[in-house]
Amino acid sequence: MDHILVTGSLGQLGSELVPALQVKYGRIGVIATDNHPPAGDDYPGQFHLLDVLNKAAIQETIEKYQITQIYHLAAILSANAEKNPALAWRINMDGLLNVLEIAREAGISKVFWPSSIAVFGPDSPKTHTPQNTLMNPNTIYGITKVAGEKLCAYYNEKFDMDIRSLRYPGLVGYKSLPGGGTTDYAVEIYHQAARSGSFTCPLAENTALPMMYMPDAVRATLELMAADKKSLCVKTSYNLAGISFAPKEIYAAIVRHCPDFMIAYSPDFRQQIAASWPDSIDDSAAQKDWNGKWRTISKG
Ligand code: NAD
Ligand code: AKB
Repeated sequence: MDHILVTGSLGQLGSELVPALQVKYGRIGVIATDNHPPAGDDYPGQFHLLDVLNKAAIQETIEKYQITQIYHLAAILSANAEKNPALAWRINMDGLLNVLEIAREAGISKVFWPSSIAVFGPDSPKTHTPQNTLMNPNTIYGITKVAGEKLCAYYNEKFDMDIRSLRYPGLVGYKSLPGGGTTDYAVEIYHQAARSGSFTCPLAENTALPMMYMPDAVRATLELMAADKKSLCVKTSYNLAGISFAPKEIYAAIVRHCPDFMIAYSPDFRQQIAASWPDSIDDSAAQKDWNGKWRTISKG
């Protein structure tokens, strides 16, 4: 029987991925962890406090729960990373190295680690950005994701491990709040429309970015992890595409339902980050290798 460890499980992605993993592996089979406790007393499943910078604690948790797969989600996202690059490097890189080393030593069969569209930079093609192209990010978050991809590929090849990864676009869902990224506005705008009727957007109105509906991202993750290893040719991380839109398009969609909703554009440091990322992504390698059909909800 598989026992799944999820790090950073209380974040935007973990809040929706853990319930999906529980459906597949049962509540007893999924150990959700984070470096702070869940809000409230009744976490729906097994929860364990775990800081990914504490290698001994990861090792103990893996032994205690006889873990066979790891979903390593703990990270500092792009906007927060720019505010504290040294901390972002430590959590994103040392945390990943700890997990990979322990997985190698413990013979863990599979590891999932998320990358991001942030691996691309100002000199990458802007539209339908291909799987393999120039990747020179100018954010610390993007640098940790490129380095993380290379580290995963190294462990895959050197130690014959099975580490799988997706370059998620900005994730948009209604069940969990984002945690310090550049694409967060695409979730926050809905909450502000409902709460206050107005929103100040940190990006310029025409800044198109690749985005994905959270249930599609969760499904893509489970499908990638279930795919036959022999068919997976990309050892770094797969491009993944949903939809692309700019702030003015979400605004227009919300105004159709809330005619009094107001928006002001006040681009801040996040505009520069967004401007360095693609408008849209080519994910044909993922479609070819594991036949993902994850875009039905985003496109529907
Ligand atoms: P998030 O910021 O919402 O959650 C990250 C979680 O990691 C938080 O709960 C935080 O408490 C935890 N964490 C931070 N430091 C830790 C530490 N030292 N030890 C243990 N836990 C720690 O982020 P998310 O949106 O859930 O992202 C999850 C993963 O997916 C990250 O690797 C992120 O880079 C990637 N990703 C997310 C998006 C997105 O739009 N949400 C897009 C691309 C990639
Ligand atoms: C962020 O904006 O930092 C994330 C991402 C695209 O990686 N949502």
